[in-house]
Amino acid sequence: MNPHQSRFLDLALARSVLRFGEFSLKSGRTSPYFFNAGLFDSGAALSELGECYADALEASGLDFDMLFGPAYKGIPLATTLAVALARRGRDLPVAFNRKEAKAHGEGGRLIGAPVRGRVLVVDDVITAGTAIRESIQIIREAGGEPCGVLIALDRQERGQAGQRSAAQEVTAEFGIPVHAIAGLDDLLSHADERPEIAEHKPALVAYRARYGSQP
Ligand code: OMP
Repeated sequence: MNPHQSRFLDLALARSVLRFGEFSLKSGRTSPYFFNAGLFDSGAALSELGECYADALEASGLDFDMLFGPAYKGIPLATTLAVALARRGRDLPVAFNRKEAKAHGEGGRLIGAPVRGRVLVVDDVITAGTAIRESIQIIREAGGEPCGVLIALDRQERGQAGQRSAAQEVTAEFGIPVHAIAGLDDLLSHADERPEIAEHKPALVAYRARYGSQP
């Protein structure tokens, strides 16, 4: 694991973003862990998270023109990454969507910079890939070209069909790469160094055996 991956997992644990127990997912699966990015809820936490996204982006080698944060959780995530990149000398446009179209004032469903050129989607987590598919459609309708996805955590679960992960399905369907700061495999490796995860490892391994994608 890279240093930014351990740093990210430790931050998620310290902020209770990463929790263990029994959780119902959007896909209907019952999971022994949950990643709630809404709990990166202070300036310091978001700032450190932005650095982790920026490190992951540099490691990915992805090239793009602007950032897009899907409502709601992607909005602060794309923002903190944009700030981290600006600190590193790269000032890029950033845009978001609303869930409800606004009929008054400036109107429309999009906020921020015009959606143009190669657009990188910045989001929290991928399970079955539904949220990412919605973002790709919004960007295309706005006239942009989705060129990649950067998420915090890849749960590495089977997608809507077959044995491939949802991230692999998105890559195959849309021809765009999906990168994550860390994945379930990294969390399991980290469990060997962090006692607070180690006790949950058997449940995580059993879940991966049931719903995990083929490597
Ligand atoms: P998919 O749309 O199935 O890829 O699931 C991603 C979405 O599920 C996220 O954008 C969240 O709304 C939610 N989610 C989490 O936030 N954390 C998790 O650990 C798991 C899920 C989930 O429901 O799968």
